[in-house]
Amino acid sequence: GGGAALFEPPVKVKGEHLNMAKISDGRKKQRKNWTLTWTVLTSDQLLFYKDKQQQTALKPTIDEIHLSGAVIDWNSEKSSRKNVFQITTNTGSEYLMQTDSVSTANKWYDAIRQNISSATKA
Ligand code: I3S
Repeated sequence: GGGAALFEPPVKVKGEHLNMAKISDGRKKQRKNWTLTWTVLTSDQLLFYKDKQQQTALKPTIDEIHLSGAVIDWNSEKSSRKNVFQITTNTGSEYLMQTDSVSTANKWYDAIRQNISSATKA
């Protein structure tokens, strides 16, 4: 007995290429500019790299989201693209995330939601 359940949060998701657009920086609206980023989820952060090599080389991220106190929601109004979800940070910054694969979008949405939940309780 006492074995840890599989897939309990925090969930670590290996990097994947996702489209990201930061649309607000601390409540200041920004021009939407979709960028394909190498995205990595840790227990308490979502990290955006230019590409996989940058992560491997421990290069600085393009941007990083602190998950504690963040909110995630599907969003079909701020883009004509499919499978868009929005992450709003506890400082009011807003990020849209998108991929054409519905299963990939669902996987990331669920994992990020779980880690927001556990990072916010921690
Ligand atoms: O909400 P918008 O302004 O229609 O978003 C589009 C713009 O970001 C556009 O860039 P320009 O403003 O430089 O044209 C992008 O190319 C489009 O992809 C954006 O629309 P979608 O529906 O793809 O988020």
